[in-house]
Amino acid sequence: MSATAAQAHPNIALIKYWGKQDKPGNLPATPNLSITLAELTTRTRVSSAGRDELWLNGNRKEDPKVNGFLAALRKKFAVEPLKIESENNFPTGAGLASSASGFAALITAINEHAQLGLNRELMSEWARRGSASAARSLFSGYVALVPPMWRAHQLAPASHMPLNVVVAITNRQTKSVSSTQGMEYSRLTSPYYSAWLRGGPDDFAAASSAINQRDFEALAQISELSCLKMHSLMLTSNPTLSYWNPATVACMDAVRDLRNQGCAVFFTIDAGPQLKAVCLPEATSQVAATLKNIVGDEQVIVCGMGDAAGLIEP
Ligand code: 2P0
Repeated sequence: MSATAAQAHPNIALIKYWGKQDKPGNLPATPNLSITLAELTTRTRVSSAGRDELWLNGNRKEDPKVNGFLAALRKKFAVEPLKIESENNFPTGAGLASSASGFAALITAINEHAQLGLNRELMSEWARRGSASAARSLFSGYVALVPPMWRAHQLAPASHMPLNVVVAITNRQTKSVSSTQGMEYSRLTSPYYSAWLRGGPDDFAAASSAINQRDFEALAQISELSCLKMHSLMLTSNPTLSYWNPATVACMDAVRDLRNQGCAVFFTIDAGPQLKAVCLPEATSQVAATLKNIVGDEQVIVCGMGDAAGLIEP
């Protein structure tokens, strides 16, 4: 039986998405901006089947988000039942954006398999319905997800200002509160949520301008601020969302020390305890050595900037 396969990489937000609009379509409340990673990869194979089946890393899964995504797609297109086999070469559900690469690979594979005829922008829109950060993994380089259409687009290719991302894994366990649930707690309960909404467009504009001008230091400052604002929302939500562990904080301090010594690096942290140190290529070995001292050699992954989602041999 014929099969179609696609691969996609996770992306790391520099200006974070945390909170949705109160209307259908899985629309972020604020504009957000990311870089697409290399090295970390989701590969997804789809084939026709008697009924829908999802296999994640070799295990049969029921995933309400995937089921909802397929149901929405079938309201618009004729998509026969599918066997979906998806593999990640990195920890799943642990703050490494596996849902971003997952939905980006899935829509890319289904678009080809079921001949939906979607262009990349429309695939991005569909990926967003699955998981908003996934809209960004359809593109390489520096990627924006902005109103009014909330389809991602590339702001600049990686070659404009190449960066490396040194990922320090501090805990491989799956998180107990999903991002979807967590951001809803923040929207409904954090006293700082309205300030987050007000500041989002300016933060996005500052980061876009820093990228445009290849101003790493300005990008470092606004990116760390966006990350810390998001974690402030998380910590002040009810129930509180506390994703850091002692090693996460030790890595943050180490990155700050490096930057104070003139090293071109900043940190960002998502809905999990892993720290991502974003740096200019010449700083990579020093950053990796510093983080290895804290979390151990095996727990550090150095990523370049990666390709857009695309088809691969099944
Ligand atoms: C981001 N995160 O911008 C932020 C930073 C996590 C922290 O996008 O509800 O899995 O599926 O749209 O995309 C994670 O949220 O959430 C995320 P849904 P998603 O990368």
